[in-house]
Amino acid sequence: MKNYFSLNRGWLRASWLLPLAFCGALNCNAASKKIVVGFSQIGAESGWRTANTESIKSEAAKRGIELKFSDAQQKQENQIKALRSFVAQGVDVIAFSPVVVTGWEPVLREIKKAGIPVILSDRAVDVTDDSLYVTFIGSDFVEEGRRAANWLAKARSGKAVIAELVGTPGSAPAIDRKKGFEEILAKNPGMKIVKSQSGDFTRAKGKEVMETFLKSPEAKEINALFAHNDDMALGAIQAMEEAGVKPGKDILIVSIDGVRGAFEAMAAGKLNCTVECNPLIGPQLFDAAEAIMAKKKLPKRTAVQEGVYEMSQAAAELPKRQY
Ligand code: GYE
Repeated sequence: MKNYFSLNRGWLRASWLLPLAFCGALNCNAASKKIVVGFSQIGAESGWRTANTESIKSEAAKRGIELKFSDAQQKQENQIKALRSFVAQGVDVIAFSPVVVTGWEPVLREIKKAGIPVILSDRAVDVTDDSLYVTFIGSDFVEEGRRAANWLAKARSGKAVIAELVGTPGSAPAIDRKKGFEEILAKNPGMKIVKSQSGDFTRAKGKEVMETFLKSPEAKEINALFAHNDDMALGAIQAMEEAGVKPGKDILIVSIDGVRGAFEAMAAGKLNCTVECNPLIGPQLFDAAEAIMAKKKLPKRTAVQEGVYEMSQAAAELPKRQY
């Protein structure tokens, strides 16, 4: 008995000493100190964004990661300022969701010079040197645009006069969703876009722009709306109702994101289809940050899993939605 105890105690002591010796020799930061991540968020323009912020904040707290979170109020200059302040503070990893695709090279070069790894979250950037970031975690926006157009082509049997509410000009989701949508339109000559304008991914702008669409000479022909996100579609629904147009019937509506408000509008018969874009990427983001700190190799791009939901599925899906 005595032997067993002393053996056990000896092993216990060794198990304490082992990581200390290991970390001393190899400088294993990940095990010995809290990871500090600076995250520059775009803003709070949509239900999607709110869910994305919540996912990032709660996941960091869960993992004991110190998160320096900055809201750019949809302005690139604010994001660049935040990135520079993360460099000044010497964070371990910088992550951000770039509001537009262009204009990032100089600040990304500064970050690289400071030796801080960068993770792109949700939206991509347009850079010639892809060593300026480690990995991009986000959705395939071109595919989402294709899915929206495919749904509409089927629902309208290949014939539609479409109004389009575009996302923030120059942003990856606005560029790519339009591209994917138009790719399918090119194969359906009976489908055409007659009105297209940015609603900046917000409900208020979506409503405002839809009001002008409904006053335009093309208004009477329009029988479909493609909104680059649900919030703009929800604003457009209000504009239609105020103008005496029946959303979901006179004008079929397909949008992207899959936020709770879209499912509620579908359950009420006012929105026809939402293509899912999953904002809950906090776990994947911090998996990547931890992998970087552990010096593991990461793929250049990680896709997020998502689906397509129609009006008929809304009531059953609604209680399951997490955002
Ligand atoms: O679709 C929109 C948000 O970048 C995927 O940004 C994101 C988009 C999302 O404002 O609602």
